[in-house]
Amino acid sequence: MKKILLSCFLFALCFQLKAETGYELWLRYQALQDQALLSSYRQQISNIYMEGSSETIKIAREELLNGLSVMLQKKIPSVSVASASTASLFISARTSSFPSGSGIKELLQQTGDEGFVIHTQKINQQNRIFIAGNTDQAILYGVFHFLRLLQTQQPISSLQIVSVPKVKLRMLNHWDNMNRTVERGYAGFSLWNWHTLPGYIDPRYIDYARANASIGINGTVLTNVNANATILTPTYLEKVKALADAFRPYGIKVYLTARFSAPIEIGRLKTADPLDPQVRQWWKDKVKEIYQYVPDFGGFVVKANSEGQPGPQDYKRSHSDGANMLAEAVAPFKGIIMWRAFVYSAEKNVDRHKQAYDEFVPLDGAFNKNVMVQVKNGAIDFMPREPFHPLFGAMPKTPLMMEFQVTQEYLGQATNLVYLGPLFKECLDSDTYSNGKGSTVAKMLDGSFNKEQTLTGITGVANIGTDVNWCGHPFAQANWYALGRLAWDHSLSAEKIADEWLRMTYSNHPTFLQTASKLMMESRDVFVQYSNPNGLHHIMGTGHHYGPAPWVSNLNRPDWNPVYYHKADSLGIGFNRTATGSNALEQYHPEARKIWENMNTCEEKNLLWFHHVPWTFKMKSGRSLWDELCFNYYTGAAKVKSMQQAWASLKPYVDQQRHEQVRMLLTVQHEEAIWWRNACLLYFQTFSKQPIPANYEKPDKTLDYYKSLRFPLAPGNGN
Ligand code: GCW
Repeated sequence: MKKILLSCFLFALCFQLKAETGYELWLRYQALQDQALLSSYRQQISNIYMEGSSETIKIAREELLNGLSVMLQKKIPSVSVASASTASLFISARTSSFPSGSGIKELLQQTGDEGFVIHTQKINQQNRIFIAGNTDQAILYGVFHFLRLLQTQQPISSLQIVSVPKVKLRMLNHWDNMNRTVERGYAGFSLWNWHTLPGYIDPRYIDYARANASIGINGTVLTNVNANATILTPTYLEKVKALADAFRPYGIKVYLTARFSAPIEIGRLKTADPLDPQVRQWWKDKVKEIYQYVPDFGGFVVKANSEGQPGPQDYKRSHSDGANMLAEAVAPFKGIIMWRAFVYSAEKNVDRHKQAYDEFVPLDGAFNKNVMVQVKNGAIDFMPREPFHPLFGAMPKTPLMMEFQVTQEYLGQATNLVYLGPLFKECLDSDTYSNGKGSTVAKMLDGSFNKEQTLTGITGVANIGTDVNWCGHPFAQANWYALGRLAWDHSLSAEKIADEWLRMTYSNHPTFLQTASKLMMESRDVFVQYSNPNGLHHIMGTGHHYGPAPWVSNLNRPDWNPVYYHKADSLGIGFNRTATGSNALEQYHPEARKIWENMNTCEEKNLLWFHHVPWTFKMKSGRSLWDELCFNYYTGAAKVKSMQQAWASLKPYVDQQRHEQVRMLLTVQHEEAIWWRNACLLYFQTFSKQPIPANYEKPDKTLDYYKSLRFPLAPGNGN
């Protein structure tokens, strides 16, 4: 009987689920089905008073009224100022509007420009909910948070929320080219249609801004760090202005990438030497011009002397000379420079892991006040698993900006379900020990140890494109969401963020949540396990970075070759970064490096990152290293099968269109996992000379077959 009832219920559930494209993202307000909750919410939100009339307030009001009317299936009336003092939901950015004795005024002293307060209080026997902030922007954030509480079906009868962003700059970096291709983009083309701008404001720009505002993102870098100077010409500044105008009411500032050689390319100067007075003047004039178009322009991100980009070193000047020249130009307008630390040189015969640190640590203290150094989470390059970058904690006089990669360049691109919350957290929670135990990367970023630090930030390389669901893989939206949420509050757990996202994007049903959350939480480890287990890294296909190619050894620069990173030979595999090898470990604080420095005690997930380990080395499992690698590659691939099964079991809770898309992609992912497994093991076996244990099915293709695969038109690679 129970079974029949359950199937009827599930059938009814399926029936109701209309096809969805995923365009709505997590802002997918749904009519509440739970009657008890519905009546409780309706009772607590009987009417609204929202003070103010700015564009931002209008947006907040519309969002709130629309969200509530759908979720509560009822139009919630707005009351006039005369009845404001009895409104059940009272929202204002004016401290004086709150009843004395409510304590709101005091709380607002802690919330700065963007933080908000959401409080439920009993006044004259009536429960009232207050949303308060010091600015209209804070109100918008508070409203989105309140809506999130309802979307995720939280109780609202005794709210005591004071939420203040932990870092000031919460940004996206778009690696969007001006011809609309997206470097490392797997979700279609660039959202920015430069050709139809400024005249046509695609409604999608607004939806983009709204989605970002809902998770607290307040800055966007429109252009690729591999920059094109044309963006700085008047024709394009006009277009940039149109985007900035569209984003402004959502609290999103626009930034651009500055091509260091722009004075030559569009300024007709003979040099871009940062110490040349004409060059300095050119940038000053250019910046002044930009601010005429965009009065609140945020500033520049710069990739200089990195992977062929021009930079100050072309003129024998330092990174700080280059950054400070630009910093001086934007300073009068309160702009900032985010100077990237992603540098490594072809000429230097030094472990690439060490180069950014070697280059930047001596410059600590040399940068102007409005410069941040933007550092990737790890020292190599957004690998599936990477120890934290040794620069964190090593430049106490320089504000560092965290650069995460939201787009899954090395993490299965848009075919693999990989939730990056755990990756971001693993890095943020790593202990640098630079100021004693507990000096986590997150605390290095948010100024915990330096109260004078005014610039703090976290940015993510966006995974957004013209695909109808924005990010290609339906679950890739969770990575955009997680970046925003963690930039706002790095203390949130990856589980909590996954739970919120799942509830809003799919369903609040407990069975769904339990299975789907597990699926997400394990997904990154699963990907690592079948692609780069035990600290292997940079063994992907050349150029497009799609799929495995650990055998590649013929690229011009040694450190572009996978063989440089895994160093497999007849004795073993892995990169010796200890004192007997490249000694990259010395760049970490002695306490921090303890978990890695000894091969016998090194955490196994990073073992081959730091050590060249004999094939016969005994792992904690009791297996030899070779057998452990086999175990991991096989187990990882097998886990994708389990992911497929788990997803299949969720069919009753997900509309057919989105369910089917994920189902098909998981099938692709499984094939890709087997491809990684077979290609890597067959190749490494040529060194280990050991068999794949007999209990595993034998690879059905040869190493030569895997080596012969070519993907000249794979996306994201400038095609
Ligand atoms: O991860 C590498 C990418 C490049 C990228 C570079 C960088 C924008 O493969 O495509 O260039 O990093 O971060 O500058």
